Amino acid sequence: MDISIIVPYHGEDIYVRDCLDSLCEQTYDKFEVIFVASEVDIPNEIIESYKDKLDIKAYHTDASHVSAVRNEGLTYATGEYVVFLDCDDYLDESYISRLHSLCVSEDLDFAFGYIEHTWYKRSIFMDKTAETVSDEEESDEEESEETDENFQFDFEINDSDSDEVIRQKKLAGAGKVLIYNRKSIQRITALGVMFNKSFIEKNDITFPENLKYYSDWAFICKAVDVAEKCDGDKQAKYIKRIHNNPIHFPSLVQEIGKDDFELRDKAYAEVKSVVRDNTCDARVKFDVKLINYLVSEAAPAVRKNEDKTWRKKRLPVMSNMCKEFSGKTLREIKFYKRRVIKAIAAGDIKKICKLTGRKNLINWGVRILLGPDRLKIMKEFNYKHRYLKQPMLDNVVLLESFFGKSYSDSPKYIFEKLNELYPGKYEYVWILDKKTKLPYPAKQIKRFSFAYYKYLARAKYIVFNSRQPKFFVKRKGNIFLETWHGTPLKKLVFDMEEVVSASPMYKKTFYIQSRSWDYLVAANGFSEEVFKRAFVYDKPMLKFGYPRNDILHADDREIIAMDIKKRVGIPKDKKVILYAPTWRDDEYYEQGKYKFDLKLDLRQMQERLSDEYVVILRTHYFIADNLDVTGLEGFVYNLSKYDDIAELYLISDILITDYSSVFFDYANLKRPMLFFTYDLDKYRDVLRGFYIDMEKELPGPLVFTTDEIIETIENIDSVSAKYAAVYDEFYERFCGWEDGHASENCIKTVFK
Ligand code: C2G
Repeated sequence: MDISIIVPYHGEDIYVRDCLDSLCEQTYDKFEVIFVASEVDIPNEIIESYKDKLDIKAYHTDASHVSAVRNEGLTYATGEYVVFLDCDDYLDESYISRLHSLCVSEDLDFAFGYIEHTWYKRSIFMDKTAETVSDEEESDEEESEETDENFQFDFEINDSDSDEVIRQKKLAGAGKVLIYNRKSIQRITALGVMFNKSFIEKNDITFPENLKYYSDWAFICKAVDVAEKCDGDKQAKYIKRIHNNPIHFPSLVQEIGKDDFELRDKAYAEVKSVVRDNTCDARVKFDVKLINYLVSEAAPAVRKNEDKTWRKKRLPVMSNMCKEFSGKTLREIKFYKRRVIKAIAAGDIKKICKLTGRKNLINWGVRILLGPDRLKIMKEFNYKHRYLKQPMLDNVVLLESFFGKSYSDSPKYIFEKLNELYPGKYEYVWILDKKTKLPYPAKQIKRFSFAYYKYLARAKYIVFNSRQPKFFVKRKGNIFLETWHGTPLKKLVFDMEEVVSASPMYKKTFYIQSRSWDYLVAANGFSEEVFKRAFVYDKPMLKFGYPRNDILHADDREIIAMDIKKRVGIPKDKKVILYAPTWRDDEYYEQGKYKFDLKLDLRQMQERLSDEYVVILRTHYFIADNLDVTGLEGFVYNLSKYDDIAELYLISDILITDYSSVFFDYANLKRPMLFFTYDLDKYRDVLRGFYIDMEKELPGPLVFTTDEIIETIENIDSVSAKYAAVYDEFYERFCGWEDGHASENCIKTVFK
């Protein structure tokens, strides 16, 4: 057998088929797959389904650490060469062929390829429309000077270079690619390399089995240290999948978390025991990576944490590490790092604090003075270092709807009810992009203004209907009421498999952000259940209906409606059709700015319905397109910029929508609804996935053309009668908690 591919498996069912499929499609097929299931049963069904296509041998082991599992895999391997492949990753189709031909033609100890990181499953990755991860996006990594994980294997070969010189250059290059240029020490790995098995055996290179994490460090450092011949090929791509759901399915690195000093220390001990000479190339390169970690993460942690762990327990260990670095290693690093290492070696806490504190300030200063978003960074600096340190404003309520785009939704109703119930008790700050006339006194500030950062840091109460920004720090005493903005139809966060439209960090970011919420509004039992699961939310939920729907149950809603109709200039004698579609994940100009292609033929509607009806057009707040309604004046009213859609519900007689949560709210009025779902298959199956079966559970017909819409409206009474029973059921399920007092009830719980 030419090659053995060792695939450890630990129950990663959602990934493993991508991995094995990528093996089936290799352009070189003289390999066996050693599939080692650790602590879980061999997934026989999966293995069987690949038996025709792959020479796959499955083993079970009780070993739990991947180090021991890989070692065991090595004992089963019959190939001349071996490759490690994690079963949540996959390979480019030419990976095996490229590395193998390199190994054979040059009789190498090992050949290495390029590791490309992705958030996506194979089909999306191969589609190439999905972006791969940029360094900025994966912001969890330690700061490192060598931020670019380049495949810097380019070295000059001069005509005069002897074979020996070239060999030496390649060896040094391997150390650079496999150790030095990794973005962080965490990324040093045995993946992406094809090893000559006899080279491994002869040199007794193994994964230290006492380690659960970072066992690759010792393996790869020793391999680089003892190798005599190696080479690399950038086109041989190993695709490393970053898990987009680190909460439920963390990768090993994600499992570790950030506070892993002891794990690193233990793994470093193994490196030292297999590469003893601290002046050899592999060790120097590794030690430089370790220094990056010590200087950019561990030393600042000593400054920031005055507790025993960092200062009493870890600092002496760090000090010992620093005392052992060779002069050669220290000459590789810059002056500042050398000073910090010296301070750590001396256990000098004062010096460590001074050096890292100053560096921190310089970093901020450089970013503020020279960075592309200077002003933003300055504001964030103020947020972190000034406002968060100032006292909390105990009577301030900060409110925001739809990212400051409007005075609307549940925060509006909470605000008005608070003023009614407790006049003068609180001071209000509204985040609003455009100045708006408010019924009660409130300060209006723009999103991302200096004041915004100030109140975000200092307001005791926060009432938002969407997520807060990522930099938000939850302060002791802060009370965060998240109202959310709709009963979910489209799948949310952890119920989504792939996140293509939002940042791949979405799930993790959402998880972190939602930890700051103290209360979450669930308008019905259905939302409660979905939020619990999809947001992984186990804090109190407010189960009184939606504050934003109180107006729909108001006793004087007819009077309010007449007033609104007059205000927007709609004739009293005309019935109103409200068209309120949602946005499409795949139709956008840039982030947050979406296109909308109007499929409704308004002229046709005008011809046939204008005697009785007018139409209100209302696009979603993400839509940047301003729909042109010239020539349709008096029939079409474009109220896309109107603040509060609940007021538009009140004045309309029929709703046309699609996949928007507006229909859950509109149902409170028990008025007819039509669902203009011309792109149902794509929206449901490709873009999002739904929680309910639109074809069966909706309280109105699905329509696909303007003709159908007109006909339905012309026969609206009989259509409504047909849907009466489904409507009642729908109402019970989604509007059953609403009684017009949600705002008051939420306030009584939150503001006590
Ligand atoms: N909305 C609006 N006008 C529209 C569409 C929506 O004013 N044409 C408002 C409604 O209040 C609606 C809310 O924006 O309830 C959310 O809009 P959706 O279309 O449901 O879409 P999305 O913003 O993706 O939120 O759990 C809810 C989901 O997160 C959906």
